[in-house]
Amino acid sequence: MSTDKPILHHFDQSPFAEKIRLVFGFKQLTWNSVRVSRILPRPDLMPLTGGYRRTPVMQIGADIYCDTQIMIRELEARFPAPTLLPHGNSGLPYALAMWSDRVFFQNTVNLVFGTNADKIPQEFIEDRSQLRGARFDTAAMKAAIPQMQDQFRAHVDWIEAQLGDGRAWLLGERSLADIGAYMNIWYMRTNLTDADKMLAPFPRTLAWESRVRAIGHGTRTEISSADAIDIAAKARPQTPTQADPADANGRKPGDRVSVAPDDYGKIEVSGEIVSSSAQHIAIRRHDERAGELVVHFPRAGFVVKPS
Ligand SMILES: N[C@@H](CCC(=O)N[C@@H](CS)C(=O)NCC(=O)O)C(=O)O
Repeated sequence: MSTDKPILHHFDQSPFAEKIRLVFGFKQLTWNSVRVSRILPRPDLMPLTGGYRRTPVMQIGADIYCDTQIMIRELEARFPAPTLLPHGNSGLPYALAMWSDRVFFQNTVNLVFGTNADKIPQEFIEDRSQLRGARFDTAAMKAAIPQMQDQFRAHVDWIEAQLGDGRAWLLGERSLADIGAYMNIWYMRTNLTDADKMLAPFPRTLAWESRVRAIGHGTRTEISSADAIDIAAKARPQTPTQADPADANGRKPGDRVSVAPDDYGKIEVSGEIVSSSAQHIAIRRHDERAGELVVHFPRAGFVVKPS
């Protein structure tokens, strides 16, 4: 089995995974899919990530990518054409993802969970409460539906306004910005029965939604989680050592650190720095089953501490 084909560890209902599936489609890639359960335990994923438990996770051989921001950066570097960052738009689409992944997404997710509050399985509520370190409060989400509808409409209205001059894509040409914003529309549409009604006042957004959906997912093949561990065990990490002379904290290859998301699900992954920059940190760790691995994280939205 090929070791340099991207493997996505994901579940079909995951909006962040949908973003990466669309990136695969955008770049017309052939990729392997490993389905993970929506709740813990994920006994074949933890050996690869060292504890990071959010979805999705991308694997290329013995290199593991946590968070869609770093996955996109890696996919753009390995498969530069067609680019997700056209016409010199190389910074703003990532910055815009902080809007689509955080503010807009929090709003969408609260709307979805609030509306479907009575259908959420108890195991899911317990799992996500543990992840957040706070009660997953479906009653509060239900009570907030009117506010969430207002907020959601305001975000969609920005998409509609951006498409207002008749352009097909948010930045003029197809880009990462389309995929990030679309994730929220996709998530809302796949979970809310009145999606059509909510989007009816936004005809340009509806037409754009169809265009983004048509990008597709590339060519997907299912493999097992055991196969994925086997691929990691047989591969060697491909990340060369790279120091960051401008690191504000003097970190360097060989230093032991822990890395964790800064918002919730703050589970630390520990290892030894192999490579870092303003936008990435890659740490080496060892697992009994998967062997030597390098785990990659973005810097924006992550906390790095000595360990
Ligand atoms: N910033 C992360 C967010 C990922 C995220 O929050 N994913 C959700 C599922 S769509 C999640 O991890 N939920 C908890 C879990 O699956 O364990 C990214 O861009 O990958």
